[in-house]
Amino acid sequence: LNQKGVVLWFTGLSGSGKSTVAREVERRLYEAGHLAYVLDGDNIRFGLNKNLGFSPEDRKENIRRIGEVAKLFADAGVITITAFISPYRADRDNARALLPKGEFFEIYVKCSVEECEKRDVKGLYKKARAGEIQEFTGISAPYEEPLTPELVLETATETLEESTNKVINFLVAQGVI
Ligand code: GGZ
Repeated sequence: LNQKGVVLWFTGLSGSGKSTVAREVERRLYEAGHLAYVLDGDNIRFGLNKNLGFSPEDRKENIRRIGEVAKLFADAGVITITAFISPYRADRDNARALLPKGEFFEIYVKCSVEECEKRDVKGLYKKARAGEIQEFTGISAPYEEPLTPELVLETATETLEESTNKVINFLVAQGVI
């Protein structure tokens, strides 16, 4: 493989663009002949983690399992991109601690609650405001911003292509690809 197995740990609010950028990075890497794979709600929360909800305990367990799976993928040589809110700093740090230095990169997909709520692609913020969804991140549950992420993507001001380029350029600079 002409690459090193690593974990790109995307974190950010619902609707910030984590999955969108992650899938575009995956596509671009695939085009260039690299092996990349996105773990997100679609393939984890409906499968491995379908017994988990959104209480603080369940989110912690969600992220714990995802960290372990991401580690296995990285060990297998895959450029692994995880796209989960992962709102707690301690849980993200635990995931980081599973990998050697230089093989785990935290990427903050930064977008204000105001902007995410304005987008409200799935209508979840509206439901959260109406009290139809409890413990909704950014509205009625916390999001702890990364303090020292390796990379920050500002999806409110960058295009999808710009954010994707930042990630690809980062991987080149780190010697991953
Ligand atoms: C946050 C929720 C909630 C609550 C359902 N809070 O935009 P989405 O729909 O597709 O992404 C959100 C997803 C968050 O799951 P994660 O596994 O990423 O969360 S965590 O890392 O905190 O475990 C949203 C939907 O699930 N969703 N209820 N209460 N997001």
